[in-house]
Amino acid sequence: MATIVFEPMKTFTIAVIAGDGVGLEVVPQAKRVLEQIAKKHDVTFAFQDFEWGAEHFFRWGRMMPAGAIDLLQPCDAILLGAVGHPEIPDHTTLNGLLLPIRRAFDQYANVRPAYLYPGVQSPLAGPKGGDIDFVVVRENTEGEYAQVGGFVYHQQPEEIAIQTSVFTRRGIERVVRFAFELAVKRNKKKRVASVTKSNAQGYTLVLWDRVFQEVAARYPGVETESLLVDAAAMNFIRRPQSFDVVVGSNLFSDILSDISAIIVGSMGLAASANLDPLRRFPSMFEPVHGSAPDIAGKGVVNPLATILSAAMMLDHLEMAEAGREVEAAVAAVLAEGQVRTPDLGGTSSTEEVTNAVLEKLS
Ligand code: GGG
Repeated sequence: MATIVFEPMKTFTIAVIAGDGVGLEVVPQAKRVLEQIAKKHDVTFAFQDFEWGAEHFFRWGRMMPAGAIDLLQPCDAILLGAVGHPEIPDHTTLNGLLLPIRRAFDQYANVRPAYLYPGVQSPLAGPKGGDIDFVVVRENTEGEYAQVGGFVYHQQPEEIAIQTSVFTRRGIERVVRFAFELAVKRNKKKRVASVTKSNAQGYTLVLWDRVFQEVAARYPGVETESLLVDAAAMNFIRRPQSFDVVVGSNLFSDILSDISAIIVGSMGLAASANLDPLRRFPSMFEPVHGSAPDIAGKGVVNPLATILSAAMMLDHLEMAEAGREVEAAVAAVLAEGQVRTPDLGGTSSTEEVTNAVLEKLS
C-alpha cells in the first residue's frame, strides 16, 4: 500500500515595520502581493507587525522599544516602509530605528538596483527601456554613518561638532567582494566601478582604493574602474548604460542611489535590500524613498518600490522563482502604461496599481 506523506507548508516569519507617512500605505500593498504569491508557491507568511516609528516616539520618547532588536532577531526577514516625521528631527528618526537595525544585524550590503523598465520614461534624453541596468552596492554599517563623534561646548557660540568616518579593512573587503560576486552572478557586463573621493580624503578612502585593487585581482574576468564621487555623479547622467555594479561608501552610495533612482523614472520604483550575506541575522527590505509627508494619506504613493523590495526578499528567502514572478508582474503593468501613480505621470491610486499587479500574478 502506498504511503502518502504530507509535507508541512513552509512558513516564513516576516517582521513588518510600516513606520511613518507613506510607509503606512505602501507596506499593506506589498503584504497583499506576498499573500497572493504565497498561495501560488505553497508557503505562508506569518506577518508580525511592529508599530514603531514617529507615533511610538510621541508616546514613549523612542522610535522603537529597548528590546526591539531581540524581537526582530528570530524573524526570517524584515519588511520596512519609511521613517521620518516633520515634527521630529531627521537624525532622531534615522538613528532611532533604521541605522541601529542595519548595524545590529550586520546588514553590510545595501543593494539598490537601477533598471529602466520598458514603458517608463527616463528624464534623460537617450536611454530607452532596458538600456539602464545596474546595481548600486552601498557599504551599510560603517563609513560616514558610523555615528562616532560628538559636540563640544554644545549650543554655545564656540560650539564644535566632530563626526568621524570609520573605514575598516574588513568592512571594505567584504562589501567590495560582495560587489564582485554580484557582477559574476548577474553575468551581464561583468564590470565593477568603485566610488571614492580619495584625492581629498587621503586616509580612509586611500585604504578603500587599495583594498578594492586587492579584491579585483582575485576576479580577473571582471572589468574595473575607479571613480571619484563627483565624476560618478556626472557619469550616472552622461553614460548610465556603461554601469553594471557600482560599489561605494555609506554616504556616497546613499546619494548616488537617488540619482540612479530618478534616471530610471521615479523614486517610487527604487527598491532596496539591506543584506547580511552570511545569513546570521534577518535581512531587511525597504523602498529607497522616505516617508514623503507631502503626499502621505492621499492614497497616491507609488507602491511598486515596496513591492519590488518584497520581490528581493523572496529571492533572499530562496524563493527566486516567486521573486521573478512578482518582478515580471510589475514589469508588465509598467509596460502597459495604463495604471500608474502620479509620480509616473498617471492618475491611479496606490491600491489600483497593486490591483493591477495582483491581476498579472493571478
Ligand atoms: N525606506 C526607509 C526610509 O525612510 N528611508 C529614508 C532615508 O532617509 N534613508 C536613509 C538611508 O537609507 O540611510
